[in-house]
Amino acid sequence: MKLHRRTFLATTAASVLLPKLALATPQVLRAEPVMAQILPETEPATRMLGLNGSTPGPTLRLREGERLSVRFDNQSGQGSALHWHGIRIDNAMDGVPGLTQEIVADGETFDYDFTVPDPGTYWYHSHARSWEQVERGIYGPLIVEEASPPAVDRDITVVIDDWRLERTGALAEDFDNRHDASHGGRLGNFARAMASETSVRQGDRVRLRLINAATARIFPLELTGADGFIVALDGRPLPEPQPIADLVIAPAQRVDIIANVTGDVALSVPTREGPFEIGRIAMTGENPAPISEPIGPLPGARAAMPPATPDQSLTLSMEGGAMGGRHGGSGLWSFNGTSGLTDTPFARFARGEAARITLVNDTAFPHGIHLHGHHFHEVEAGGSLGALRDTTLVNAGESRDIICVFDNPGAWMFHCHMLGHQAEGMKTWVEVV
Ligand SMILES: [Cu+2]
Repeated sequence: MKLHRRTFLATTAASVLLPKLALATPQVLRAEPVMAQILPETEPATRMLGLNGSTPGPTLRLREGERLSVRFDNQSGQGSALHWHGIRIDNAMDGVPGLTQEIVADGETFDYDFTVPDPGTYWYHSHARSWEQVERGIYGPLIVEEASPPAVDRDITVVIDDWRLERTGALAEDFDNRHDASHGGRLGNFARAMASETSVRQGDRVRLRLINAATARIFPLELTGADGFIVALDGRPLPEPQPIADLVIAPAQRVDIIANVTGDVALSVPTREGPFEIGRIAMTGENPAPISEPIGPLPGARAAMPPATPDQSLTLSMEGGAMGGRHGGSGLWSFNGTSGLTDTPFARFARGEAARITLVNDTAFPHGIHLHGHHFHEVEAGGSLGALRDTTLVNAGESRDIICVFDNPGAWMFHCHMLGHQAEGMKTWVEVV
């Protein structure tokens, strides 16, 4: 991706705090209009939607195996619903209007109640007119702690987003812009990484939980001031920590990093004219007793390995968009010639069946494909099983195989997380019975 500095508004990205961590997980999440300081303090605030008075909404923090019980009180002015992205959840709680629940009308409530079986970094977001409601700010982090977490001095959540703002600071209202929808989606002109801490000490061991909440922007990132490893992708531990190289985070993906602080911790987007900094955590003082043991894999049970020969082999072709070929769908985009949800699912699986799915990107744009309710293995170029993910990035003209054990019963969305693409038909569903 060839980014220019001038892609972004020429305004300094001051480091910005995530809304205060809730002391206890709230019992109500109220979607409502909020004023948010998206631009630096010296510039106007932006009218957004948020949860419990802020966007991003409160960070929900639980321990693995705990139960989340929360009343969604929709005062947003539009029908809405909350999806708990990446959670191996009870299907009825998955938050997809028209597939797993009725839409929650403005002024109405819906009670979400489920356990969080797996530790990791997740997030929650609107799944109704998501290309508009996520952009307006109806989302927040969902952190599930390990029963015995790794030793770190600071556990820092970092939400990365971009926004399309007018000169007045107002959010541009062109959510249904067809040029955006047929190209790379709605890309903002201001980007920022929002962290849950403002300072770290030299020698601190930090865990950074990066969450890309953007509706369409893939962030290539450079991390400076911290020396360490990637330890988890999309919430799932890597068998071995990986060096932090080629850090690319597609919409909805998460990356966990454990690293030792060597300077101000900064995240930048590389551009042709040099790095464009989107967030910085200042280094002040020194840790008198740094953690010295090596950075190892995160604790946690490994997922069951899929069988060598999957029960089903399927192909999902991404089609359409600008400069794309003809396809049979009714929207700008389609999967296998069909736009949007059909009465019958793309595939049916008996509970526990494994499938190899070839994701073919027959378009001129990258797509981040998300499966609800499950994690799947990416298959590496050499054929070996790669990382477990819930969202995989498939670049233009490329294809990727994934292998999934479908062991969570219900009707599950399977869609592009470039949310304008989803709106224009790049979505389907699978059923596990
Ligand atoms: Cu897409």
